[in-house]
Amino acid sequence: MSVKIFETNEVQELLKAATNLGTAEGNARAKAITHRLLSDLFRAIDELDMTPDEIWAGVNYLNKLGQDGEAALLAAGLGLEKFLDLRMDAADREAEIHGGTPRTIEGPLYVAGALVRDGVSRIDLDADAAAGPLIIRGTVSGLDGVPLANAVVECWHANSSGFYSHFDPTGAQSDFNLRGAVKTGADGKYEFRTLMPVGYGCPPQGATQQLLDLLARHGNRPAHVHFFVTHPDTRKLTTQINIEGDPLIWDDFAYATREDLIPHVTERTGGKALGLKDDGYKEIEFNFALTPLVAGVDNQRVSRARVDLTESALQAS
Ligand code: MBD
Ligand code: FE
Repeated sequence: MSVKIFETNEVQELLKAATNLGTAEGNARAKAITHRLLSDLFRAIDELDMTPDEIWAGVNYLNKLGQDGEAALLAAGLGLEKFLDLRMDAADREAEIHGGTPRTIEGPLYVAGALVRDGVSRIDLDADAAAGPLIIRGTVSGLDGVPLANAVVECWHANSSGFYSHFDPTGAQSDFNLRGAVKTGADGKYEFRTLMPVGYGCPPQGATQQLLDLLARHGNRPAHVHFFVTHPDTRKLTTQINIEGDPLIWDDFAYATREDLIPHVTERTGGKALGLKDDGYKEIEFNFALTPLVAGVDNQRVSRARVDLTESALQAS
């Protein structure tokens, strides 16, 4: 069977009816987007001759995806989140906004509400025998290189099992383990004292890995650390650094690696005097350069569903 009915009046009318295109009621943007996406799906069913079995497998897949809570994970794995970055990069070029630390994807595992400390924060709350100490430090500046006071650097990363607090399937971590926030002083400096992360892997029984298996793709990320960097006079930066030497750096299932986001890791001693668990520790220096507001507006703030464990959010729930 290879029928092509997409262009028929009956199907075109069906698409219009299903999205209520003929009326002024409803949300015009939602109607336009739904009509377009549904049309593209119908056309694809025609052109690829998708069978009913395939369609129902896909519908059931969406149910599993939601049950597993993995829609945002799949968005990262299919490059949708990367595509949004590429569009923001292109928009910046078009607006002649150049320079600054490169953006890269947020991913699905941020939790709002980490305690904000001045200058330095120790964020390894839970013991992790397999992880050695790591200090990440640097300066936040504007494009002119002048250090910015009152910038807030938020950071979050995985433990030595590749698990994030609040999303750890073993339930082993305290709420804000390996998550922190630091406010800079006049020198623009921030420092996180933490433990070396290990790369993330998609839940093996989850919907995301199920599709990746069909595509013969792995669901792993290299070891990395996420950052939000905010300041009242600049645009919010969403980025990550990778841990140098990880074999998956250029084979990230979420496509987040960028050339300028792989800082050197230096071996240091003197950790005991700093209160670290070992005297030998690793240090990463990574400086953030933030870009100015656009006509007074931060056009880099992305609204999306996030876990929010701030005081007020807890009280409201
Ligand atoms: C992660 O830690 C992550 O950063 C992304 C993008 C996807 C899954 C897990
Ligand atoms: Fe991550």
